[in-house]
Amino acid sequence: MEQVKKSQIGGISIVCFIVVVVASLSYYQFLFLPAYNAKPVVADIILHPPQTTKVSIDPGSSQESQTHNFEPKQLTGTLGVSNKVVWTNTDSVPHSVTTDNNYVDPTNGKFDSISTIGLIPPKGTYTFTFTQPGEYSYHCTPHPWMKGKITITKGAM
Ligand SMILES: [Cu+2]
Repeated sequence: MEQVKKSQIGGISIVCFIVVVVASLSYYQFLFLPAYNAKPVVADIILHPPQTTKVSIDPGSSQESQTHNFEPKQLTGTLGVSNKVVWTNTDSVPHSVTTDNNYVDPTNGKFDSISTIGLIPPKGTYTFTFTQPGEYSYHCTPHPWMKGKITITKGAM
């Protein structure tokens, strides 16, 4: 009789152990990992860098003959310092800032004013904070000859 009880307790223990292990693994694989991988953890200094990198959309940009549109055409920002870029439309017609290659930042989404604020109206601004180092070519959708490039370097991070 006592033998039977001992083996029953042993069996129940093993079953309980397996249930706990399966539950833990399931939680890790199906709940914890997807939530953990969904958005990368980005340092606050990268999300809110102390400086902004500024680009002007010059008056007359909508004319193809004018070479000055995004000014400066190429700029470099540094992660954790100046990886936040602000475009200001000083022209009298709306423009966009649109990624050339469908770039999507893992934290801040698509690099395209049209997907967030639409066309940038005269006197309006568009802000995009890059959270990854890289080279980001862009153009204006209504005026595809308007082209620019932002380079984000790693800096000391
Ligand atoms: Cu334009």
